[in-house]
Amino acid sequence: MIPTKNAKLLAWVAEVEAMCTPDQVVWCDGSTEEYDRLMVEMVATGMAIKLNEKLRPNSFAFNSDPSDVARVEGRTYIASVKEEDAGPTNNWIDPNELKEIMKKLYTGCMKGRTMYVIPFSMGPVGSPIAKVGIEITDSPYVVVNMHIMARVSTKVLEVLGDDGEFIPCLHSIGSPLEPGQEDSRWPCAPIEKKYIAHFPEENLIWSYGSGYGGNALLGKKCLALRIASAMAGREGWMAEHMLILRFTNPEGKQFHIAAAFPSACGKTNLAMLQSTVPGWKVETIGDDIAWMKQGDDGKLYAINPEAGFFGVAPGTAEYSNPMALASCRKDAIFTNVVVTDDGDVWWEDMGVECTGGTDWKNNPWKPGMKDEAGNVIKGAHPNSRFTARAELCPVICEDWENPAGVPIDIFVFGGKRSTTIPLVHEAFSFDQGVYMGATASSEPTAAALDLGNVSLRFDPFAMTPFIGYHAGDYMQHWFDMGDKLGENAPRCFYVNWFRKTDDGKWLWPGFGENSRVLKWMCDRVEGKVEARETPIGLMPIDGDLSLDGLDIPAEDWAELMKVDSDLFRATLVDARAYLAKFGDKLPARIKKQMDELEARLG
Ligand code: GTP
Ligand code: SPV
Ligand code: MN
Repeated sequence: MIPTKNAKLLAWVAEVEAMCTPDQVVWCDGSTEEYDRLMVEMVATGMAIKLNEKLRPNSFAFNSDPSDVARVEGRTYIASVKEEDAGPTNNWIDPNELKEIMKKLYTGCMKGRTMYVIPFSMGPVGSPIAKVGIEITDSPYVVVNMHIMARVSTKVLEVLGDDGEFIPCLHSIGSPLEPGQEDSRWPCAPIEKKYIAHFPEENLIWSYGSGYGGNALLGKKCLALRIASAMAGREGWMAEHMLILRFTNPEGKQFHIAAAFPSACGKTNLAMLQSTVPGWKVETIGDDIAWMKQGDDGKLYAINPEAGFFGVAPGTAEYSNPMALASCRKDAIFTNVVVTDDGDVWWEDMGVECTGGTDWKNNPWKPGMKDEAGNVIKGAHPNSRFTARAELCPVICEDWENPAGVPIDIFVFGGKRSTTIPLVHEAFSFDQGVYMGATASSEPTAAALDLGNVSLRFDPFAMTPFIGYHAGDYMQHWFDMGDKLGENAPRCFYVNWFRKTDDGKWLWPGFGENSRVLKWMCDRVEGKVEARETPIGLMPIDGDLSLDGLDIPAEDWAELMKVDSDLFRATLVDARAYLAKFGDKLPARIKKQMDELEARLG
């Protein structure tokens, strides 16, 4: 039975069915029975591998096609009516032209497959800040991942009622099946046929050709960031690529921190950090996306619109992120990792021995194995991921689903930089904080497929691939939010955990020890410590950021805190060149910050 009378929804589903011609349509209810049934079906077809029930209860592994392993920024489009509304950071195509192209691709694209209709809520179901989406997909893998990452339920349809608004999210893997044709393990379309399309003026998402991560789980990057950022810009709130955490001091005082780092640069790690500062503890609210609105008391309140973590697997270990490991101990989905001979999972830098198994390309694999050219073969893909329920995280905050959100005291920006950027500095003002966010830069990671051969890229607010409108207007929106928040605006900091020695070793131990840096920020907010002025911002006075018990040689600490004016002058030249692309949409207040920085650098 069709579980809704919503006329707009029924008409859209009928239209998509007529265009994509699936064998059948299934309305998803988000139940455990549905999840279990789909997993049984996928195990039967060979798409899913059931892991050893004793070692990894109720968990499954999937291996994608080697061409479909990450977001494809080059195939991601913001199809606004006017090109200038997409701005210089987005790919643009005229919406009508793109719809023509994609309608041709969608025609008959679900032949031989089941079309699933997934009602989901980003944010707690029924909460005033939540957004309802309906994803139509022909991928059962997408359905089970959406079960974990979003709130999938028939209750969403009840909330929607007969005339409620929803964000239509159409997804197809783009691989119709002819009668008798054998299916591949991970069907998808070739790169030139992939489109991850957004129509921000219509709040509409069309995705074709990829089954992986943010390309396919449309509640995440497509809805909660690209479409939501465009809505937030119009409506006066914020949708950001930020983790949210609560940091509580020994007296029980709570600080809430939202931090923006580019993909695979440590958000999940920081969100679940095990504090090494005695008596201070971190609780997780979100690890990837923050929606923030000004509350009646004038403060900025943040919610995590997601329900799970789609975390980077490699590097997740007991020493680096034990809480993430605990979150995927059971009821988890793993994509592109090693399935060990005893039916568990393994990945590089997991911190445990592996005797062998099957690698992410489905080949027999042993650690240290080399290819013909003599290179070590990685067992897991560098962008392999675990999908885990947020509620299974042992340090999930009791307020993580509070529809009122948590009041943000501190914004942190950052990226992966092996040189130049010191461990931490604080902005003199919110305006300078916006400048820091706007000129954030990072070395590329495996989270996007097609960044080219760049060694460094500017990544404003870690949002380059996710701003659903003109990035200059987006920067102005940050200033407008600051004006609106006034003295309630969060204090802004910039961090870099990734600075290296000349011979390639990390200068900072990172992970749990990052709590020392967070504590310094909280001390600054409370006015407990002074800071020293440098040309780029305020930095810790020696001794205020405790290094007790750490074995950091004095010269390493000096390097971590070093501000080399020549390097910053060169960076400023690059920033000016980069921001020139924004034309007259570049806020005057950004230019003012650049001029002031230039003067301070001397
Ligand atoms: P997305 O989910 O792609 O948005 O990324 P994320 O920011 O959540 O990525 P994640 O936290 O999973 O980043 C993982 C990478 O950052 C791994 O390579 C970690 O080893 C590395 N990392 C995280 N924290 C630290 C740190 O403090 N120091 C160092 N050196 N590496 C870190
Ligand atoms: C990212 O790339 O920032 C992610 C993973 O969080 S994905 O959902 O695939 O975009
Ligand atoms: Mn992300």
